[in-house]
Amino acid sequence: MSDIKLFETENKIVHRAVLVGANTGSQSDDDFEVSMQELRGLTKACDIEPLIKATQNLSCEDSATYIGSGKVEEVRNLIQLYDADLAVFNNTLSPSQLTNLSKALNVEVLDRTGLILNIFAMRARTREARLQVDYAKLKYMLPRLVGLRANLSRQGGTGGSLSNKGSGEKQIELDRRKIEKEMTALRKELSEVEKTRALHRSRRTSSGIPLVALVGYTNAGKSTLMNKLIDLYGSDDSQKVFVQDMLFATLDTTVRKLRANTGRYFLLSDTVGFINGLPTDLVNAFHSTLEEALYADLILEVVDSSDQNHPMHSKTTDRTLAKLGAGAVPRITVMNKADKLDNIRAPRVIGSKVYISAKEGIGIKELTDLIEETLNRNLKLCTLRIPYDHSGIENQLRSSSQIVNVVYEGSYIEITAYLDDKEHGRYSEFII
Ligand SMILES: Nc1nc2c(ncn2[C@@H]2O[C@H](COP(=O)(O)OP(=O)(O)OP(=O)(O)O)[C@@H](O)[C@H]2O)c(=O)[nH]1
Ligand SMILES: [Mg+2]
Repeated sequence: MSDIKLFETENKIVHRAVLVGANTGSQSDDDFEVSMQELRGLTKACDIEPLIKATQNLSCEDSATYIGSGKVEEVRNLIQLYDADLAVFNNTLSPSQLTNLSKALNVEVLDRTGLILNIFAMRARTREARLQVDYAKLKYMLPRLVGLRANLSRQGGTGGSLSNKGSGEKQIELDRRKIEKEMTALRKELSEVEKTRALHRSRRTSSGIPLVALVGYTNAGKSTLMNKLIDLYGSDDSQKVFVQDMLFATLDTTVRKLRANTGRYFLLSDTVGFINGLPTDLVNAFHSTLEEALYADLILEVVDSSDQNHPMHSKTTDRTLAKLGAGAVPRITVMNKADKLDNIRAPRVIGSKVYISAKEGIGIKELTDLIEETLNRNLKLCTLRIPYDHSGIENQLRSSSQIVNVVYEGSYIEITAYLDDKEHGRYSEFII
């Protein structure tokens, strides 16, 4: 496992940061303001205190420093004035910009990507999440070794293996080789873990139980909704997942088996949330985790309807799902946190959109009805005659389908049940 750190977090060093952002015209003023607010949230999630922000409109980025020499001067003054020890950039900095800025400002410099990577590194718990984060972190570091080394030597050489050897280009070459070796080892481990995940998935698919995936922007309330549904339809409370008012509370995928009112089982998965500007390397690294949505029979897109920026959040979710290839999976839009709206929208169900409060348990019945209705849309009532040498099918059907009747005859079991298209295909030879 990697002992290289972007910067110290274990020691709970609380950094004091100046936030810097430049709008190069790709965003409207409002969207830019929102992304700066989000940057504040991200810094806080990293135990960094945001002190003041410096923003600007820029016709094009400066190749050396992104923000240009005049703004660098201003940021340097702010750093001194506020006694900051960190500059956090909303924009993604190139390796040389990072190096130049960290020299010019004489404090540690972090960009949005580095910040998100750091949060992921703090939150990752399972082996798979850790491997994925470590890999993404090393990939991020590789072209930025010069700038990061400057950061670490400024911290007084306590930052791990990168800092306690000599310096200069020879050292950077050694670091590079070490990182490349680690990346190869991580890749190997990851492919093993991915195999296991694929195996679990194929077992789930062959069980015929439909998979419903919770997706959406970070902090929208996915895990809260998962817990509420476990409350109502799960077998016990120990299945509950972690909920917290912070960005990226969930980094792993959890799958739980629930039983709907009709007696039909379905699997519900909760996974990592999306955010605008989620670094590509991180999306790639978490591909196998995010992929759950791809194999879902139904996606529940959870939206924080009380957040005025929810249309932008939905756009990000759409884009991320499309990138993952899950754009065509049937979807229900869950407008969560309706308890925080001035007037709870009624009717609560509008087409495939439903207003709920996962926390207060409002609209859950409407939501589950909609889930069942959507899943059951293609169900057909069928009668199957199953010879006793295939009697395992009876158990499979009992765990996946709504069974209406079972009769044990002399040479076969006759089962009447609602089957979906997939099951219909699988058991077609037994259907009479
Ligand atoms: N008022 C209100 N708060 C809610 C509701 N649902 C969730 N929350 C709160 O929103 C915060 C985030 O909830 P989570 O369930 O952790 O959100 P998440 O989508 O799983 O977030 P990540 O795992 O970070 O992607 C918590 O403080 C919840 O208590 C709701 O219906 N109403
Ligand atoms: Mg969560």
